[in-house]
Amino acid sequence: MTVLSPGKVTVDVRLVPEDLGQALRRDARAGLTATPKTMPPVWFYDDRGCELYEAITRTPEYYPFRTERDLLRRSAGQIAEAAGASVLVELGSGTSEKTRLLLEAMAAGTAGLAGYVPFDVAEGTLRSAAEAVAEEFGVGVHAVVGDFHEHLEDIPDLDGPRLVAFLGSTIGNFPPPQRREFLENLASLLGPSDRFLLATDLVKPVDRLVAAYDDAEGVTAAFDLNLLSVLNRELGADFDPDRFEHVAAWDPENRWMEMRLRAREAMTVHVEELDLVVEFAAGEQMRTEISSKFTFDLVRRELGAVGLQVTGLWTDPAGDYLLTLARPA
Ligand code: AVJ
Repeated sequence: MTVLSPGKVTVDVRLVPEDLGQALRRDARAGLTATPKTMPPVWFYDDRGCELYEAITRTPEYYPFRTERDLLRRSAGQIAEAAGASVLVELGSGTSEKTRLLLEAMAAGTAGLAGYVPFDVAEGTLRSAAEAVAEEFGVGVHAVVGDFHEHLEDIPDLDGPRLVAFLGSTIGNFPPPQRREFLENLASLLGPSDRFLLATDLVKPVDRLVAAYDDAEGVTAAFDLNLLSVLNRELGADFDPDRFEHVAAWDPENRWMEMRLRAREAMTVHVEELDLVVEFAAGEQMRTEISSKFTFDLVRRELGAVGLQVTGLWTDPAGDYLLTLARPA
């Protein structure tokens, strides 16, 4: 049992830069030699990628970020009361306002706020978020530098009910089998007094979805193309981003948005670190992200399938976004 002492920050590093390098080489070798070619979206988020994502959240077309923030502004108090937890565990820790809305609601709530456990791959962001919250709320912070798919069990067991929050609809980026595995692992960590808050973007008219992933200003296109710069810098590849274009498409069968990079012409790319030569045909598309869109029923079914029972639902007036609170059944 971990005890958090007020104002003290502990950072538990489960993922070191070498691990990230190795994971990138593994994903690039598998993805660039696959048919169709594909790269996981986690590699978007270098410093430039994080900047571009922040810029995406300010585009008029990309509604999820604003909708979630406004929904939390309206419902954080109710969620904190319904959860009755005194520790916030945040997967994909944010420096965002959203974290604060939940922390403030919990601090003002019946259970009060006794601690914060941010969990993320980016050590730098995590440390600053941890220090800031410890400073501002005077609570103990135990940060975990880890990967959602490998280090969930390193989330400390604490002597108080925990609210585990997974915001941003990032769960939509996990292909269904990975999503099931993630939810199973997470459910197995929750004790009877713990609660899980899941954010999901909902299915809506396709024109709004496609616009959200292909804004007129081209910020999302730059975000997508930046992946090639990451591969060039980290793996010594010689991608020319100008010879690729961003594609955003709705997949009605799987009900997810796909982002892809399309080769404008046939080309050969060398990836020095992997001693790999990759051929792209003209018009060939490499998938760089899926973003699944949900329905109430799908969320209830997927949580139910891993033994989690829905205890609360919050959605915005337009029904664009959903916050679901669940408990072990
Ligand atoms: C923050 C990961 C949820 O999938 O909507 C934004 C990332 N991709 N524009 C999403 C993203 C393209 C975003 N997530």
